[in-house]
Amino acid sequence: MTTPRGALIAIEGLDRAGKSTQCDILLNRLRAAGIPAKLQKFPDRTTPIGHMINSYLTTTSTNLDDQSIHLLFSANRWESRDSILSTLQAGTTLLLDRYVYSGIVFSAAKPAEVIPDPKPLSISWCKAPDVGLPRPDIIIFLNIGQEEAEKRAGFGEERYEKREMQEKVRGLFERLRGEGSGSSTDKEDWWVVDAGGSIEEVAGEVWKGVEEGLRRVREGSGEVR
Ligand code: DGP
Ligand code: NA
Ligand code: NA
Repeated sequence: MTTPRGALIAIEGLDRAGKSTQCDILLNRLRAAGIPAKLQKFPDRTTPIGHMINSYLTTTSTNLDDQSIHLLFSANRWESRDSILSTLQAGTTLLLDRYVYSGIVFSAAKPAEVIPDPKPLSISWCKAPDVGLPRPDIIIFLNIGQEEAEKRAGFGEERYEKREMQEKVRGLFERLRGEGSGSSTDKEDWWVVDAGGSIEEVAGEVWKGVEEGLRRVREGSGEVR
């Protein structure tokens, strides 16, 4: 008998929604349930491309035009494609702390700074470079209000953590959830969790979404979509 593949689970949300905390809890919970699991964070700041992204996010002296940084974020996902697929094929469930959906909305939300072309990047332009990346079995979205996010520790430290930008990000995530996105043209499967509750409450809701993703893999063709 061949090993059933692992599930691909993307965790998305606004900045300070608690994604990383929830990813850690989830990883432990999967392993405790006897499900082999790994966690991968995007952007992956450890690779050479990731170093460029990190310096863009954390310093204002790194100036890259919006198109270039968008393509670097996408390339940072493509450089993990083979390892994502082989992890899943080996029967390991893979949690992604952000994925193509962040890629689309953060780039499309950013106000253009460059003259003479002040138009923001379109969603369709932003989607294009990620087409063909492995599609998650489920996308878990941690939903948090702006006021709550701003109360949380660390808000405002990085480039995108400004109120106006985050409001746009929120609106664009809503739009993506409505229309489907990323690596496929058909509608994708979002599991929206209210991230304003206690860590335990949120973890409980996240777990329900994970069970849904695992069920889809069991009942599906076995192929990564
Ligand atoms: P994090 O390490 O999860 O806090 O993410 C860093 C920041 O980068 C966060 O504000 C979201 C943003 N981000 C994540 N992925 C992408 C992407 O693919 N494209 C763009 N433009 N921004 C992204
Ligand atoms: Na962040
Ligand atoms: Na990230």
